[in-house]
Amino acid sequence: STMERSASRQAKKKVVAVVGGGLVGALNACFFANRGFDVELYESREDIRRAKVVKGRSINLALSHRGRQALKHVGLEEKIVSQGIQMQARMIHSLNGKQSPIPYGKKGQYILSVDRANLNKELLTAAESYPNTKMNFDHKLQDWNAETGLMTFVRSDGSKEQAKADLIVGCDGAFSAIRKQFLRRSRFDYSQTYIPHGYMELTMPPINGEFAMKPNYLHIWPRNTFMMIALPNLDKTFTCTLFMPFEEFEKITTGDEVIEFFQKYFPDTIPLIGVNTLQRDYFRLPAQAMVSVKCNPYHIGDVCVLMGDAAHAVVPFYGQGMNAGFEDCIVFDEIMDQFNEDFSAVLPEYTRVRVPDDHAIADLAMYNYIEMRAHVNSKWFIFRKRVDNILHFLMPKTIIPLYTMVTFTRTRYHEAVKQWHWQNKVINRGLLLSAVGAVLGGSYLLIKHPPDLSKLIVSAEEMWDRLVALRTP
Ligand code: FAD
Ligand code: EGU
Repeated sequence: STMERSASRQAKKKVVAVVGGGLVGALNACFFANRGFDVELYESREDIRRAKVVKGRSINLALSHRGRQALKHVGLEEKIVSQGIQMQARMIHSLNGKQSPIPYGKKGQYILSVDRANLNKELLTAAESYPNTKMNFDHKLQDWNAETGLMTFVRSDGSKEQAKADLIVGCDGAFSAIRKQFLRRSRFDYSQTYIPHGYMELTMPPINGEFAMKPNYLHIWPRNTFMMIALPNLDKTFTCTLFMPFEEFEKITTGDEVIEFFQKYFPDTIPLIGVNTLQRDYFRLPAQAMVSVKCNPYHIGDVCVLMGDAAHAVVPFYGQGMNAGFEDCIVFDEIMDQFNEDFSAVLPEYTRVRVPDDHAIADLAMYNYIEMRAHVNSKWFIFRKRVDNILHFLMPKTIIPLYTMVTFTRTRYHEAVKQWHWQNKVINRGLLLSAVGAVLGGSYLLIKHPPDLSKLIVSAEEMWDRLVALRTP
């Protein structure tokens, strides 16, 4: 029957245009090529495998279960995992320099730090290796027509090119050009929110050829409004990402002020990053903005569908943006099986199934941002994660920490949120019951063994005597 299926595919030979050759676009090209479609990938930038400098957001990313499962579907999991660095725990840095490790889970449960540029290159190479894919770099989508499916691209020499496809897959990131046509249509829900924080990346070089800090951790400096996170790279550097409100970034205008600021909030990192590197990196690029985008539906008819950041940009406070985008590809692929690759049925089903989950992770990431900003210092972070782990240890089947469901399972995001609300109810009931129990138990003991009240309560007369005694020396 595999033969029959591939034969019927041969007969169709439908063209799928993947717009955007970033992480999700390149992976998606592999998924569609695997199914035997003629895949045309269009990417606005030059081929990053040939570029000298790769510009773009964030140098490294946390890859977890959902992302890995997607890579596995196209046979890339092992290769990518072997090029990543395991992080078995967070390392919480307190203001006084104390470091406290908090494991992500049981031994052998870890997330990976992967290099974005390297991952993108590997995905492009994998996509290109299919005989039925064609890579079109330096093709910036300018506009497309939702009625005819005709796409217009501009090239760096100013020339224009047009192309058509049976299906257009918009994987062109948070500022998607494909999505623009959705915005012109009726009954399209759209919201975008810029958070007041920006981020800046600083490099922590190796010291004597070795990692400056323990490598197998996600290092975190939680300081309420200010936060820093560091992930290890294969070249033994760490990339530190500083999160801070734009107005705070703007207050720091001189090299001395940078050091002063770090002395106050991240003193242990100054000797590790080095004063010169710190000052150079801080002024190299302006702080970058973070945006959260939600929309619905993800498709137009049977011609176009959005995936990855183009459909749902999330703030990075759950380490799930790429993982969610990769999971989009699996979900779409599963629905393609269910509906026999009939786009007119697959696209609406994809929207129906995926929107609630993407919206749930967008909300969770935003919630975590607000929570961390409001009152997460190192003590609170350590306390909360320990409580989570203890409750999970006591009731492993009933209480599963939210980050565990999000990071180490493929539990649908919206189900994870539901389960979390339910668990919180159980925990609160438990606390309430304990409190009620303590009051009742205490009362019972008081009644059974009444204390000698005369010993506890001093008579008014006696009290007066004591007061008078106090006044007279
Ligand atoms: P992108 O990576 O943005 O790719 C879009 C591609 O489309 C680009 O190559 C672009 O050149 C191309 N393009 C754009 N416009 C056009 C056009 N008009 N025509 C043709 N091509 C076009 N996620 C995680 O899972 N874990 C993490 O630890 C993590 N950390 C993060 C930290 C930070 C600071 C930030 C900002 C994000 C983080 N993310 C993380 C999220 C992650 O970066 C994104 O979710 C992911 O890059 C989305 O991939 P994408 O392919 O959808 O979009
Ligand atoms: C932010 C920026 C710790 C990479 C959320 C945890 C992140 C990452 C956490 C960035 C945090 C925050 C989780 C992972 C991960 C934690 C997670 C955040 C990777 C709830 C490159 N977050 N991130 N939660 O639990 O589930 O360790 O830039 F500080 S990985 Cl904000 Cl698991």
